[in-house]
Amino acid sequence: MSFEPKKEDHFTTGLWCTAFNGREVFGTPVRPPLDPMDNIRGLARIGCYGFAYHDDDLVPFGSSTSERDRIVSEAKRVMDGEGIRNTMATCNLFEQPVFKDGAFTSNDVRIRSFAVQKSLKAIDLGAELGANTYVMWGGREGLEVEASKNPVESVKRYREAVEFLAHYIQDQGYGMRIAIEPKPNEPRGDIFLATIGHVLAFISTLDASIRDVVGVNPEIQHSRMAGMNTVHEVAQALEMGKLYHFDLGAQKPTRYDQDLRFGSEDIKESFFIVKLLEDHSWSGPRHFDVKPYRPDSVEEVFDLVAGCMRSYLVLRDKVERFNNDSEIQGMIRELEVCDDDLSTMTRSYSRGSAGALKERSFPLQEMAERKLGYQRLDQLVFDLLTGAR
Ligand code: GCO
Ligand code: MN
Ligand code: MN
Repeated sequence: MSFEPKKEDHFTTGLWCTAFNGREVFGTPVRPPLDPMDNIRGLARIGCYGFAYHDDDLVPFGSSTSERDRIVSEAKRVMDGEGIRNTMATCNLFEQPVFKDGAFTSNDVRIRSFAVQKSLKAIDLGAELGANTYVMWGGREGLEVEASKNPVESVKRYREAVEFLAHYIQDQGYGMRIAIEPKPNEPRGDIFLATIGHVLAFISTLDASIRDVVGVNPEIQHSRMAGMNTVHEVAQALEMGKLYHFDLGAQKPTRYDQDLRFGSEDIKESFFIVKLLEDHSWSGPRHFDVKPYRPDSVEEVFDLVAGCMRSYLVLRDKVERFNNDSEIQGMIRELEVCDDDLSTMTRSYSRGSAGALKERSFPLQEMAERKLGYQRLDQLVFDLLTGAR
């Protein structure tokens, strides 16, 4: 079994992942800056299908239009030469001092407008480089001082910005889709649109004419920071047709955002995430949003991405084994009890079906005593994942 990534596996990562220099609150950078073009080349050479970036990762904040254009043509040349695509674009609305208290939810209308302006340009940049997904992560959209913002007004302001950008994308005919990325906290004490559920609910309140443009970009780490069952959260987005992008990585629950290598923490959860995506033939890229360890050398930042791809492929192979394991599949089949009469009666409401259901009697004791075999089932999963099976 070879676990070498192929282009058709659609693996992607963010330029900011490999370019992360190790800077954090307690320490200075530990690695020199990585040139964006070398970054793109490096990712192509380890087998990535595509890459993502924040506007400022590629075109430094404050660049002139001619400098921007020069960078764009150089990026296109590198992409063509290396056979790698730009799959996702996003806008950095968290780093510059002007965004210290939020972008779309700032109390200052000038900052809100500047944030929209910067986003419009980031969308244009993405369209020019071929990105079909535009991620919105509102890292600074939150607060520490509860009295400082009206939380109801903040949601309205957030909606106004999302709708404005979605209309712009539609009006330009870019065919791009927006994916909003939730996170409960960090860098703010509390961030608005904290979980996948919040984003899905928010989307249902958007102007109907652009609602299809907007979906969710869950991140495993953020979901685990919020103490959620990531598989269930993501499954709900997928079932609603709203899983527009997905940031894969690893995380110990309820801590700061660790952005660890995919598969490096809860292997069973990672397995069920891969199973979810593969069983439903999810069409999005297998995207990693991860950070190198601080002790990593310059070369090891690419080992991080190569490792994520390998771990994904190992788990994908396990999914195939799970789906072809006759004992496991037999047990899963037996869990399902079918009765066509009952299914018809409860599928959709009618007065007749409600009446018939009220008359129906059930063998409660037999139903309650049915053996489900979960001890065995979980053991089989464990054995399969650890190679004991
Ligand atoms: C984080 C975020 C970011 C975003 C990225 C896209 O680690 O908190 O996930 O990595 O995904 O900035 O806007
Ligand atoms: Mn993260
Ligand atoms: Mn992310």
